[in-house]
Amino acid sequence: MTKRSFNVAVVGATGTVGNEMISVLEQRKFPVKEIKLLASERSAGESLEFDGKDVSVEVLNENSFKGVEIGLFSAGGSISEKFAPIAAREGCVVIDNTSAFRMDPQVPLVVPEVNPHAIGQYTKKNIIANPNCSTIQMVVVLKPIHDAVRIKRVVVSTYQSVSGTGKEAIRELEQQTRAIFTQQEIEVNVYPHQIAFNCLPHIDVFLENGYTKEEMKMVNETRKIMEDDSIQISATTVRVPVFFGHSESVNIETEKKVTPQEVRDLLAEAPGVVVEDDPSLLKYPLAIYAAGRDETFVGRIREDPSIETGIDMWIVSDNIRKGAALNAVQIAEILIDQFL
Ligand code: L14
Repeated sequence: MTKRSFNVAVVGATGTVGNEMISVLEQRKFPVKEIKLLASERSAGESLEFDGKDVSVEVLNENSFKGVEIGLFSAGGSISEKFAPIAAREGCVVIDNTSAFRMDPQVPLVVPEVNPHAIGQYTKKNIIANPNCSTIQMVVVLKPIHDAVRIKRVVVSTYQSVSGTGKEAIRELEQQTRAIFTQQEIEVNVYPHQIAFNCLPHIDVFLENGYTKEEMKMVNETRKIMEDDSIQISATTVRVPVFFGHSESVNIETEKKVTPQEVRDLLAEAPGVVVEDDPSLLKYPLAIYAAGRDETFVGRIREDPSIETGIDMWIVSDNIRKGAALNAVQIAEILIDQFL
């Protein structure tokens, strides 16, 4: 019997996440029959390599999805809002990496290690949402702890790399760093302030309540993925001058008491998680080592003495891989295995 394969489109193929989606499809040998690389006018004429062959990038339009079975979207929220429903109507299952549909009750929001069963809900709109990068790496660690001792409250601060914003942001950090060392003018275009040698407590737009949209994504998406609206969450999301990999300081309050060693033991068994926690050897997760890896790394696991049942930890993952491209392809793998 010949193995089934699928027509796959990558929307936003020339972007940071789009490029990584192409690599992850290759690396994991996703059964691709034909690949379609879609992008805006700006990328017209470019070509990218897939499985050793040059594939030209096509300009996205209403007719792009004829015969396409799976669409991986990462070209921004407004592109998804317009084109995901068009693709879905053509019978293409959309896995959308933007925030456009994440909180839509008709759209499952999936991290395969946490709520793979939700993928079955894709039939309502033919759309599955890929969560925010900072949310994904946090919930793969929180889920096993929640199942064991129930998490009541989470206080998280993030240290997010510039790659999440895209190629112009990577260039901006590079340019500013060089400029400062060589006493040239710095260019400030992508972020509202200098990012080199700085920390910006501001990701995505500010909302009425004083939080940013990125912070509220962490609150709302975590509850949806963990299927528990009772979890209280407060987030502060910060941009730092790091190219790849997001780090997070996470404080949790649990219903039942749990020791740091019990948390380590729980997480040692958790899918997609690596415990890196040995202060005596100066071992703890670092963004520079998480970059390019598939796993989420956790360390600095310790008891919070300020409350009865609290744990602190440090969680790091590659925001472009597990935080975006890899998570989307893992969803596609389960989709074709169990639902298509
Ligand atoms: O997917 O790092 O909601 O600037 C939006 C902000 C992705 C990261 C999302 C960033 C995020 C992006």
